[in-house]
Amino acid sequence: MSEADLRPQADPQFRADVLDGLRGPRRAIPARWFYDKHGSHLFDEITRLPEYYPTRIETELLAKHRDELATLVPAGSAVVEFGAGSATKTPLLLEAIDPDIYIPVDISGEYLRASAQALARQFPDLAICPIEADFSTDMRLPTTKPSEERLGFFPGSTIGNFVPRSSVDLLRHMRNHLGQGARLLIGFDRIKPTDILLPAYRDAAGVTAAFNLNLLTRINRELDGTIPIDAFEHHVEWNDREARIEMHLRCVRDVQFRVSAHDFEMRAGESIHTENSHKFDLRSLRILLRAGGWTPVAEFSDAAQWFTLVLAEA
Ligand code: AVJ
Repeated sequence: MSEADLRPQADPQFRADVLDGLRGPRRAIPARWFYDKHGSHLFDEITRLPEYYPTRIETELLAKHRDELATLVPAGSAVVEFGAGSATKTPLLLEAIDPDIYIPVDISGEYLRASAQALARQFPDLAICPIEADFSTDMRLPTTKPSEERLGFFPGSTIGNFVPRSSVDLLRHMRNHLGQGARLLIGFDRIKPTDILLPAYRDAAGVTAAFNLNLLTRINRELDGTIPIDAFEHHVEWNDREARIEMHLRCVRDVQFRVSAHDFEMRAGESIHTENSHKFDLRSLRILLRAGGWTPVAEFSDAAQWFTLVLAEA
């Protein structure tokens, strides 16, 4: 048996996104493909970096406002988290609002099951129902009791990964799935000076660089690629017009490689756009929520206004 026969069947959507995305001149691969097992662990590491403030601030906001959240969201609800859940943020939310059922939806099945298991030990009376799915495209939620209040939890400013048009679609999609009367607790990273923003995505320890470059390792492994990883460097910039941090993989020399039996060529200085992380001011995030069918009912920000958690109603 050849090595190719032993390789697990590649995700056809990953293959299509990569092959389409590598066709120039504006090469781009969607950020969701960062999160294989190694990528998910690297992201966990990012959240603990001194330069990466969003996770720390959002966690503080959840802890600080737990009593108010408890009064705003009835106990015995169903919590649907978009993403596998964080080992610190999710328990804070669950303790605050005391739901009956917790439904994490994530694209990375392995990571999802591991975090669901850890949570089950911490909350033995909570029903946990993990769903392996890409919440931006398909989302079949288990039917909960009609009496059950639904709370969507979309932390981390993951909404910032989507361009405005897609983020409105996603919010509408969430609203349709969670239903009339549902609530959404959603995190937004705020616009701030670039001397804070850039280091958050260009950390001194090089973890974000490893996270970005891991996409190429994944392509080589899962899509039979021959990309010379040492020919690429992590590149970060602030796009002021679009109010977003962008991550790119920039070629440092001319290269030729194959992916899934397709040939590609890149010249020194050309790059692959791998992530957008949009930042918001209060007005833009309110308008975005309303465009997505959600009415903001409470906002929680840190004193420096670096991060905002919003509770909204459908
Ligand atoms: C998970 C999308 C919120 O954009 O800050 C962190 C991902 N990328 N460092 C972000 C990320 C590089 C993160 N989100």
